Amino acid sequence: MKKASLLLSALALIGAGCSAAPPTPTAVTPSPEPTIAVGEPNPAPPAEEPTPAPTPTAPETLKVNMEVANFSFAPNAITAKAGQKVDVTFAKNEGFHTFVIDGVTKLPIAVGTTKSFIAPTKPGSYPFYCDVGSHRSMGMEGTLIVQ
Ligand SMILES: [Cu+2]
Repeated sequence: MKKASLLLSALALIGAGCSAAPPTPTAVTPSPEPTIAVGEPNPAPPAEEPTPAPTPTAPETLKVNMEVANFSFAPNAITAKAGQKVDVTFAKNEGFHTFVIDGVTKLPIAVGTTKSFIAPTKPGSYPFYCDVGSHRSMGMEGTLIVQ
């Protein structure tokens, strides 16, 4: 009798164990994110763009296309800014000539070459001429005007 009751109680324990199934986890369905259509808030007005301060720079290089003939320079006037770099390209040449500005430059002339000089820093008129022979008196002169 004692054995039987033990057995019964053992069975009961087992039964209880069996019936006490682990709780099945209930699937948790995440609640959908609330989608709220909200108009874009008005963006703050853009800050005033600072106007770039003008940076002081040397004047741009002046480019001069010079045609040299017997006995003339074309153009026969060049206007430059004080201290400006001047590139003179000799687009045409007849004979042998030079491009001279007293105290500034003396350039040999060859077709297709570009020679440079720096305009005087003092405004004024500076004659340029060819110093070969009597070419100047024959008309090979002009004026560099410095502003
Ligand atoms: Cu000459």
